[in-house]
Amino acid sequence: MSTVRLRWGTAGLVAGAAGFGVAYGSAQFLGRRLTPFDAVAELVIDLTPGSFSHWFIERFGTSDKFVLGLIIAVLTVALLFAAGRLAASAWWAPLPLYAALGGIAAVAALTRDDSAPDDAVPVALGVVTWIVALALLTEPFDRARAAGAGVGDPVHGDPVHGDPSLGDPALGELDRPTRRSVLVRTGLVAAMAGATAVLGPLLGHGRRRVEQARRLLNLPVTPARVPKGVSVGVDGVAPWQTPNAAFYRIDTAFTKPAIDPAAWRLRIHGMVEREVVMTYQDLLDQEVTEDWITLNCVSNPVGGDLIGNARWSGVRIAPLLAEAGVKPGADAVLQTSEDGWTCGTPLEALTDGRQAMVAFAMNGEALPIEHGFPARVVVPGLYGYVSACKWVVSLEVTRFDRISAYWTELGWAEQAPLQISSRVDVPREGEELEAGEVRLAGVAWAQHTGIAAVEYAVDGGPWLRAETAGTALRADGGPNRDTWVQWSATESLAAGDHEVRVRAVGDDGSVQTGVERDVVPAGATGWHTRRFSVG
Ligand SMILES: Nc1nc2c(c(=O)[nH]1)N[C@H]1C(S)=C(S)[C@@H](COP(=O)(O)O)O[C@H]1N2
Ligand SMILES: [Mo]
Repeated sequence: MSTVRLRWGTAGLVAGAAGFGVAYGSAQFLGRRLTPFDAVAELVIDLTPGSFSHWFIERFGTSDKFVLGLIIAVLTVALLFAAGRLAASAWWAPLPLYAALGGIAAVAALTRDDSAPDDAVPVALGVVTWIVALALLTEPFDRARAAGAGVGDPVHGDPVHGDPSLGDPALGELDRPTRRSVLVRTGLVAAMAGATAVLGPLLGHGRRRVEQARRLLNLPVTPARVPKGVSVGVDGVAPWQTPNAAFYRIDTAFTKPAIDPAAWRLRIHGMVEREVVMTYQDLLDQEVTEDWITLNCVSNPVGGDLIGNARWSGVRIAPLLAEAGVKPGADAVLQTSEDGWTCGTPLEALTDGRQAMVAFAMNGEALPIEHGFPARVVVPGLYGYVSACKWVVSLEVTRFDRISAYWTELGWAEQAPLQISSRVDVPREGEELEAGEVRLAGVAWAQHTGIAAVEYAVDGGPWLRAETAGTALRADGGPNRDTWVQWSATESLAAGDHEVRVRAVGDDGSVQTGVERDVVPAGATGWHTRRFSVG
C-alpha cells in the first residue's frame, strides 16, 4: 500500500477512534447500559441462530464474548480505514459508509429490551464526530494537494504528476508545515475524544457509580466459612468453594446491566391475589437465608467447567409468593432480567421447601455485577437457564402453556431435570505421572438429590468406590444435597498408558448414565474419561 493511501486510511482510523470515544463517553454520561459497539454485539448475538451460538459457546467457552467483540472490532477497523481512503477522492465519499455503520448501530441501540430514545444520542454523536474529525484531519492533505506541493517528495521534487492521492510510492513525504498541521489536528481530535471518554463515566451514572454504591453496602450476611471436611486435599481438584472471581459466567448481556440498588425494584405479579413490589431495602429487611448451592449451566459438556459452588445469601422466594397469594392453576414463574432476558421456572421448585432464593450476596459479599447485582435468583436442583435469572426485576406467576422464555425459543427444553454428573480433575488429560501410587480425584454433583457415592473404573476394569469428602458431615453444614462433592482414590498402576472414568450415584439410587447425549436440548450425559501415562 502506498504511503498516501496509508495516510488517508490512518486519518480514517483516528477519526473512527474519536467517534468511538465520544459515543462511549456520552453513553456513560447518559447512564445507558450499552455503548453503540456493545449494542451491535448484542444484536449479533440476537440474530445468531441457536445452534450456531451453542457451537460458538462450546468452542470459545466463557471467552465467547471476547472473541465476538474481537471479530466485530477487526471488521470495524477495516471499514473505518476504508472510509478514510474514500475521503481522498471527495470529502463526502465516506458518508454513505458512515451512514450505514451508524444505521446498524442505531438499530442495535434502539432495539434492546432496555432501550430508550436516549440510546440514539451516542450513535448520532459518534457519527458526527467521524465526519467532522475526518474532515479536520484530512484537510491539510487536501490543501497540500491543491498547492501541488507537499504531496510530492520535496527531495525528488517533481511537482508535476498525475493523481497525487493514489498509488505512487514516490509521493510519500509531506512538507513541514503540512506535517505540523496534521499533528496539531490529530492531537486536538484525540484530546477532545479522550476527554469525553474519560469525563463521561465520571460525571455520568454508569457502571462506575454502581460499583461505588456496591462497595459501600453493608449487607446482613455472615462470612462464608468453608465447612470442615469438604476437601479431599488433592492438588488440581476444583476448590469446593468457587471464589467469585473464578465462578463461570454465562449470559447474553454483552455489557452487564449496571443497576443502582436504590432504583432497583422487584415486582411479583401475574396470577396472584395482590401484586408485590419490593425495593432493595425491603429485600434486605426480610429474614435472610444463607446456603451453599452448586450452580451449573445446561451447556456444560461432559468434563466441562461451567459449574461452581458458592455460599449464597438472600431471601426465600416461597414466603414472597405466599405474600402475593398464588392463584390456583399457576404452574410457572416467568423471571425477567433488567436487560430483558427471561426464564421459566416450575412453580413447584420455588415452593416445595428447597432453598430457592432471591440472592443478594455470593460468598459473603454483595453479588458482583457480572453475577446479577443487585439481586438474582438461585434455585437448588435446576439448571441456570431455567432458574437463575441475574439482574432480576420481575417474577410473574403464570402457566407454562402461556409463556416462552429466552432459551426455549432457541430450541432448548422448557423443563430439563438436572443430570447427575461427575468429573475427573486429577490427573490432567495426557499427564505423565511418576511410577508408584497414583492419585485420582474430582467432583460429582446431583443438586437437590444428593451424592450417595462416586465410582471410578481404571482401564475398563470394574467400578470401584471412591472416597467422598464430607458426605457423612451433611447435617453439620458440610456438603449438602444441593452442593457438589469432591472424590478421590489411590491406585498403583503399572508403567504405560491408562485411562480413568467416573460415575456418580445419587441418594435416590440413580446411577449416572454412560449414554452420551449432547448439551442441546436438555443437558449432556455420559461418563468423563481422562487418559494419562505412568512412567
Ligand atoms: N439476566 C440473565 N440471567 C441469566 C442468564 C442470562 O443470559 N441473562 N443466563 C443464565 C444461565 S444459562 C446460567 S447457566 C446462569 C449463570 O450464572 P452465572 O453467570 O452467575 O454463573 O445464569 C442464568 N441467568
Ligand atoms: Mo446456562
